[in-house]
Amino acid sequence: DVVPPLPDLPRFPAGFGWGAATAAFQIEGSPTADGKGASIWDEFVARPGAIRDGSTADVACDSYRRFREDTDLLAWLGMRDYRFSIAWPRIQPDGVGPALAAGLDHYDAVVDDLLAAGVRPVPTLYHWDLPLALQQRGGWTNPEIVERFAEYTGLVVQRLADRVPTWITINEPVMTTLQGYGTGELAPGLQLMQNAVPTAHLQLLAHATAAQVIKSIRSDARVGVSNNHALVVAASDDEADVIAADTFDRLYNRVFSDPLLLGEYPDLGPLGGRPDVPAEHLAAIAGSCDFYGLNFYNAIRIGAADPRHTGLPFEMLDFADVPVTGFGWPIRPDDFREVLVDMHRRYGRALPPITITENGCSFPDGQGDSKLVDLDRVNYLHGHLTAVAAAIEQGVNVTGYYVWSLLDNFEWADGYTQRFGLTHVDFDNGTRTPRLSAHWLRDQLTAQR
Ligand code: GBH
Repeated sequence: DVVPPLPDLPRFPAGFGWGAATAAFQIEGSPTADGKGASIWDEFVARPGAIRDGSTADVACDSYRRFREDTDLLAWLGMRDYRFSIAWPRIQPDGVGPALAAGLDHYDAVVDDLLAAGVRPVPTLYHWDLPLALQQRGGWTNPEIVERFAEYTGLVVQRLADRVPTWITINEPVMTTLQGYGTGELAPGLQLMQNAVPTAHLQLLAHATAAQVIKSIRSDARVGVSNNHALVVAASDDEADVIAADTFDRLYNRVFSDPLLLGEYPDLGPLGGRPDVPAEHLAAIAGSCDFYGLNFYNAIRIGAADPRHTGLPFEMLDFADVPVTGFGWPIRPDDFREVLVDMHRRYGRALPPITITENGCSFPDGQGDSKLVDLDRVNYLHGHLTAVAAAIEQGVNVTGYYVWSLLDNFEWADGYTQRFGLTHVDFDNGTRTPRLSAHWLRDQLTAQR
């Protein structure tokens, strides 16, 4: 097949941080190797019907054993940074007490391999794989989790901080709160609905406490959190829809960004008002990010709904006539610019430099586009990076961008049905093959230098 001419990226500022991202549970496999404990995801995956294709992450990309191939891909792509996550149950199988040497040794080897290849390691300490033993004590509903996370953070950072200056504490606390504890679509699969909101606060407090631990070990460390932001679009100009969209925006976005950047929770109105927490917690959370990690996937359209139906005053609606990804998520790149500009306007000088810690799209496995000639992904990345460049042009300080993802991987409740990789992975034998999008991005990054 003849590939049409591919689009060029606009010029990014010198020193812009190009990277790719993954997460431990989604790529590593080896769930019991070297003494690793079970996580809430090991338990969730084993529930009948929990994963769309009935698959498990027991092998996934086999990256626990093949991480050197991942490093080679990053170096070939010309990436400056690699965002990967550390599996807490490899460090503390039961979530408490001294570190398992094999777990620390593994990530030590990953870090050294990256550095030897000229790629900067940027670990995420928590990307959803909580030690199952801690869930049995309430997980993110038990205030004890703050101390546990601080202890775990100290073990990892003491080992790696001599070579690793940049740390991400927690990935997308919003998904844990809303889908892990709220609706039950993700592990631990609880359905607490609005009673899940306290898990947002404990995650933020754990992040802030971990940030202090990291700084106590390496004072020049740079610490951030990765928050997923959606642009919230009201279904119409009707007052009821506008109010519903505002309520959703507070629950989805501002519950996390307001305390981090302004030191206060937004009023959630019908969803329980303003979370009532001790002032010293807010003081610890405020200003606890040296950079603001922002994950962007898509906008969400919200209309008013009668709470007597679902218990919620809003409902999610489809956008009409919009192209969508394999997941059915709307593709509207300018929404990304708008999210970034909104952040800049709302938070002003309180907003530290933004790093885009995830952005990308999935297509199902199959022929053509989804396999290796992924023109749709080239266009998605081109559109979204152009939106980032436009936001920078409008004064938003964005200093880096990680593609989600380096590899096709285990897409949580959707198993292997959605492929997000710049690199195709054959899950039968682990073979990695860079897609057209990988070749395109590599050429674009060369041109940026
Ligand atoms: C991230 O979560 C995760 O950090 C990562 O591990 C994961 O693999 C990746 O994204 C891809 O899923 O338009 O109503 O359908 C993403 C959280 C939540 C973002 C659902 C997109 C679509 C809402 N996603 N959202 S809707």
